[in-house]
Amino acid sequence: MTPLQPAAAVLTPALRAGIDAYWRAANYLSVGQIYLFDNPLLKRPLAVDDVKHMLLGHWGTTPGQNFIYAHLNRAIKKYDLDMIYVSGPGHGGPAVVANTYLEGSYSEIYPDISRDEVGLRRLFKQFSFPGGIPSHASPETPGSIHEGGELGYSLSHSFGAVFDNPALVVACVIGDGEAETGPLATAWHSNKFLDPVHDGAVLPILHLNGFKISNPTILARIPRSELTQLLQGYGWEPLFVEGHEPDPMHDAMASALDACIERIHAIQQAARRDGVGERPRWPMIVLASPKGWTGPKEVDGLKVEGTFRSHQVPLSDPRVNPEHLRMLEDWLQSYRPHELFHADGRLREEIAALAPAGARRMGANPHANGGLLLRDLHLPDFRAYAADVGKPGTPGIGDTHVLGKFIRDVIALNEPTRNFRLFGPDETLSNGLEAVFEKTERQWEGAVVADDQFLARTGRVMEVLSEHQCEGWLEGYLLTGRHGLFNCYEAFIHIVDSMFNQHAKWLKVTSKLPWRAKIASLNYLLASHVWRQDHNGFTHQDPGFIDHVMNKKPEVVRVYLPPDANCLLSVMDHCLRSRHYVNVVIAGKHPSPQWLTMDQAAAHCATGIGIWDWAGNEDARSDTGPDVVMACCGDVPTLETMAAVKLLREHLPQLKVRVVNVVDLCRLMPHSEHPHGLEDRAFDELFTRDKPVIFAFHAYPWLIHRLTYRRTNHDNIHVRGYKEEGTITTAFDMTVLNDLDRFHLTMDAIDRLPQTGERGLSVKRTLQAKLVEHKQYIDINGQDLPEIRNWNWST
Ligand SMILES: Cc1ncc(C[n+]2csc(CCOP(=O)(O)OP(=O)(O)O)c2C)c(N)n1
Repeated sequence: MTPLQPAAAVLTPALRAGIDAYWRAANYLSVGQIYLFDNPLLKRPLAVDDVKHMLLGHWGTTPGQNFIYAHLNRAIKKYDLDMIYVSGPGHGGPAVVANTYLEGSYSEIYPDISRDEVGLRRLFKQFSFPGGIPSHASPETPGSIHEGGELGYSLSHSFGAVFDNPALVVACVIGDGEAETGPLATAWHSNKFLDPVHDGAVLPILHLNGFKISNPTILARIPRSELTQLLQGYGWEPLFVEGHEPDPMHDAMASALDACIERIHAIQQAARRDGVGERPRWPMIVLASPKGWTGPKEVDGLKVEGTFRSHQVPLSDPRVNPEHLRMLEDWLQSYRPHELFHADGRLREEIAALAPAGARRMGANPHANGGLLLRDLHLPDFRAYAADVGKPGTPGIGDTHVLGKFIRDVIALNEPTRNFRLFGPDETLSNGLEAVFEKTERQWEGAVVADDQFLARTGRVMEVLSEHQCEGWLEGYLLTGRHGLFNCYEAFIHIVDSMFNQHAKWLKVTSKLPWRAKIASLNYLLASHVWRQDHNGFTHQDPGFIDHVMNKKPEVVRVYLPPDANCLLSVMDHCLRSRHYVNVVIAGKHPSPQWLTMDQAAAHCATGIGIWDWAGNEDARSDTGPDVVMACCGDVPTLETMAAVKLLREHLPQLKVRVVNVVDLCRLMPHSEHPHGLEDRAFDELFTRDKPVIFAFHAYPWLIHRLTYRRTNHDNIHVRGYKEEGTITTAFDMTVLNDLDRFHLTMDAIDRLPQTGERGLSVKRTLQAKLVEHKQYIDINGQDLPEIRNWNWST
């Protein structure tokens, strides 16, 4: 294709004046939101009491975003675009709120914020006001799928939104400060994963307003030629719109925008109609405009417009400083509100007519309220993939390998609707999900050479070695009404701790907004977990993500640790059906014993926690209950617990042992704290009120204490888990290093059971000797003792 050039003279004088009026209206509403408590149309001279007490918000980015929004509106109308707006510097919330108010979508959702003087007063007052709305492009903001409070994810979200949305264009405003973050810097590469035939397009608009909070930005202080090279190096074709005089800027922006939209259409047509297979160079815009454009030029002798000083509230104290009050009034009047609004507060018709209509308005586009578009997945019957468990302890092939076939068929069944994708940082194979490649490929628009595997222009698997991109793409995909699964090493999911935070916050807030339809859950499959990092060692051993997840609102988080493949199938089926949660599923990929038949697994997962009668030796007719509860949560802890139970039953047959397995971690929480939490009585029935509980846990032990500290029997719960001991060693030795192995668990039980007397002490001595033997054996042989490797459960 020919090099990208701005389109020739796009605006008539009348249209330019109209867009300018629209921009002034949005700027007026933005300043009003930040400052005004009353007097929204300046019908009387501005008084101290018209100004809010607490002045909050970010002015600096706002006029630039208002400028962009007004121009996008024109392009939407001209080309009948299906477009949504992503505000990277979402702290410019006044801009998105002002624009959705101007186009009418705001008042449709919030009728009390009406399009008249009363509504204007409320619009201004509610912003950053107790009981009102937050200062960002928050979930409350129509048209937003991206709050932008935590900078860095706008471009990944935008790409996630356009995958499998061939008609959609996402206009993504990227702050030049935001562009310094790692996630954003990598997100430019998303264009190597965008299929022009089946996916839509992202139009990045790098907002080069020069500053962050009090520093310049890197991209604004390198020569323009270097910036151009950088963006071209990332595979983009940038057009620059630069200046500060409104009229030439309107002309330049309109010309750039038309050129970009036409280039997007040309690329899509070439791929879709003419079958062009080359990776396209997608267009983008660099908007270099002053930070705080059109705001106060100078305050208290210091330059403000075009400097970092305009980042938040340029006039800090108009309530006490009469000069600031006068400047605020001049600033508001500079937008000539009487030319924009009728005396009753309605936007003048000729200005209102510049916005698109109906669902073409960016605040009303259903893609930005993805739950409206969400269709249920076609799910195969998970029972059909069951591992055959003739008896407990049957050897398994590795739980995720069993799950892989189920996911493969989820992909195949939903291929026609193209609404399910699997995301991961090149770990789909290594996490044991190889079966998916029987039915799909990895989507990849880069070059392909002879020995590459499973790469294609289109496919359901999205792999990039950036957990941030995987997370951001998946979030964007979910927020626009589709389904997905993120598979990741357990240790490295921490990389997206903070992105998970933001998504969980989004879910919490949107679950209380009746107009926001529920979206599919964000599902994590954490395979390659802490206990089986045999060839990676300590760096790859970290089960702490679930500690982090459990901090979030119980309404939106779920954590599952299925002990075997059939439980994993049942849990995953549940997660893929669920809505508006974050589901974390931790599973193993290495061959390990299988415990439950499919029917037993489905029943066990439905309750999420339960006594494994067949594993214990309680006398059901006795009313004294067990002597000890051996509890376990996670596949490796379950194996070690079962082995410990076998030891106890062999060596101390008079003991009554109960086995409790936990799949759904949230069952441990008090019922009052989590919807899955067990009632105290039910908890006591499982864990007793007074018997020792030896709890083998997958992750850091303190989490179990945190979840159970209010339970009757908490003082008797003794937890073993990962305590930050790790290295490259045998699988069993990992448990030994952390005192989670069968020998320690058995000794723990004996220590809590004085009635085992001399016999107990003698068993302990035997087990201690076993631990010594284990160490000596692995040091010489580099593998576990035969009795460990060949252990099986048969009582
Ligand atoms: C990840 C992250 N780090 C730090 C901040 C604090 N912060 C808020 S705004 C801002 C500057 C943003 O600069 P830019 O993206 O250029 O936006 P603009 O200048 O247009 O406001 C910073 C550092 C944040 N919100 N997110």
